[in-house]
Amino acid sequence: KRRLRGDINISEGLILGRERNYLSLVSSCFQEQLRLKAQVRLLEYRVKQQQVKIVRILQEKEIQYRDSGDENSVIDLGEKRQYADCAEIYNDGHKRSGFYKMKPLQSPSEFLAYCDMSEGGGWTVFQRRSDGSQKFDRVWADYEQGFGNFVLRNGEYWLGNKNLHYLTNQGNYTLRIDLSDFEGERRYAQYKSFRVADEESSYQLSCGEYSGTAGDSLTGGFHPEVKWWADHRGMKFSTQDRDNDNYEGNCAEEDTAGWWFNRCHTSNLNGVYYKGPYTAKTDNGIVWYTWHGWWYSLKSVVMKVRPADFEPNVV
Ligand SMILES: [Ca+2]
Repeated sequence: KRRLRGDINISEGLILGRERNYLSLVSSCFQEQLRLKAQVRLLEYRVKQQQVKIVRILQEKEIQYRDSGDENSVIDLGEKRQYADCAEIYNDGHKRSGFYKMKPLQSPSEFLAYCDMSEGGGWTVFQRRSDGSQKFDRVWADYEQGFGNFVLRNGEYWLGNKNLHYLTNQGNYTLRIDLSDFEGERRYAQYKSFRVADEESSYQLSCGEYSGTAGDSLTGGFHPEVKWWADHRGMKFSTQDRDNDNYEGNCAEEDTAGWWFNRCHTSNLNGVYYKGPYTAKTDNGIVWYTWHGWWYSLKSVVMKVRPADFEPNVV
């Protein structure tokens, strides 16, 4: 067979062409590799940035946790001195909020209570609601002795009617109730001359004049016609197993809380932690009627006392 020049040229051309293709393929592969390497570097950089961000977010979260009270807040002052309440502790130079040991004058034993050293300082907290972590639907003995978390800053607890009696019978105490809702609003109610009687009187409540921003839901003072059934003053403490209310039924059982129920209430701060608006058979949420009515359960509650004649000692 004759080979034609053209044929050779054509096939050589094809071969050369293939080689060129091959070379250009190699170079484009190389370029692709460079491009990918650059992309990898970029992605590595972004991952690093994200990691830095994650570390920062975790740190922020940790701080938030700390702020939200997820930490041990017990402050041990040793046995040097005995304190009757948080006001004495404050004026002895201890201005950090936390749980301190105290022993009111008539109290047979010491107990821990949270001292709120804000708002002028010296407040002894006897009740806290913050997240629904503690069960408040409890019997007489529990409410008498106290229950809940006495370690965490935002721990939910009831100090105990016995301790509350010893605490408030040392003198003239002011009651302050701090409330907050799920919309981020805060209100308070304050009462003069707050006192809880002894066991024989079933820890009967007495308090004086109201002031504040949440309205008067403890003495029914917001309307004269509600007083006969909503005034909690003079009421004995009631629990599911100890009915001391003015109602034919059992308020504590129906409203699943221990409280100074009348017939039954315009405040039920030991109620069920529902988180805002709720529906139930009875108004058994954490209720402060004059602020959010019976069908809204509050986000947080702090009930605290301080001597009426308290003067912050500026050390
Ligand atoms: Ca009854």
